[in-house]
Amino acid sequence: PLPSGRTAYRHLYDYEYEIKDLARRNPGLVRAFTLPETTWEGRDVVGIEIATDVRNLADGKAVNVTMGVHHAREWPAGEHAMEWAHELVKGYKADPRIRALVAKTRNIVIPIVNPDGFNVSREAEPRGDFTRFDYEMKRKNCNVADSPENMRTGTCAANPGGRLRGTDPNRNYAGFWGGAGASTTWSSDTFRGSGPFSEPETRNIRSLVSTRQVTNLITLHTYSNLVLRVPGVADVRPPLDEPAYKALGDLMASRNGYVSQPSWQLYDTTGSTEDWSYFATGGWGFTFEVGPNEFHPPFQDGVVAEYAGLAPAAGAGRGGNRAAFLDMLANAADP
Ligand code: 0X9
Ligand code: ZN
Repeated sequence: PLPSGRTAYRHLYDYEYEIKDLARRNPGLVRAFTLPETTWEGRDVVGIEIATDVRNLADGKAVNVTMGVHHAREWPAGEHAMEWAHELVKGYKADPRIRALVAKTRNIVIPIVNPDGFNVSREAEPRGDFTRFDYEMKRKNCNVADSPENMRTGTCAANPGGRLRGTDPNRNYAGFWGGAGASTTWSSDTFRGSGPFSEPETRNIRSLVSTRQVTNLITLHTYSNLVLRVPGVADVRPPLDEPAYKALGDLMASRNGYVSQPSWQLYDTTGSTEDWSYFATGGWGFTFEVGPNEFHPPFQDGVVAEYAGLAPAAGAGRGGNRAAFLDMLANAADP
């Protein structure tokens, strides 16, 4: 099982319940919150904040953000974010290193940025001419605004266009929006949306990053065992602090056994999360591509090892993503 005890992938209601439950049980340390905008299907996007004296938002401390599931089918991304929240709460009581981190910084975790899409994927059933797999492999959100008239009715999960419809949240940020590596076709899996921040899911993250002092951001995806940094498109000059940026990426990769590289080396993208957040705010931003070869492998095969560094995954003996998060935050957030 994962460190929290989980033995199967969480459902959307598991995330919502655990976040509220952690906050209720740890009132001085943990705060649950809802981001400002509901999704296309009316869902709340929920987050959890963990800090000493968590309700004192004016303490002037740096904020670390960990996010999962911009992409619906990338279930381990949500698991790793939620496990990290549990580790911070548990470690505050038992682990000096985590206690110091939680005392010095504020830590925000949003396990499911795209709850509409995740719910379609996680609860997939065959419908009409579409197989279970069509829904399970959904990637995008549930926007219908740019879809043809015949896709505009019904919920995302019930509509035959459930997989096709929607905007890719990781092509919708303002970072180089309109450039290479994103599609203008509504049914494409990398559809960029009608404009930068046309989606409630990306506006929610923009609001968070713009209203809090976010110095470190990790956005979790699957898969390929990568630690990716800006820029996401080959045509852009690396930032002036590329040597420090690379050092942080390499440090994390030494823990989880991933490859550390600028994201454009994988392929061009525009409108991705940290290509907005880094160039807009100067705060570090990384994409982790968790796991070797599947969007959501059978739970026991890889998810646990990639988080906790247990054999036989890439992080064997090195501490996995748990150790990667800690190393980055100890080095980058410590004044
Ligand atoms: O394409 C994406 O959004 C990310 N990969 S995924 O398989 N999770 O969809 C990668 C984004 C990283 N940025 C670049 N490659 N430029
Ligand atoms: Zn992804």
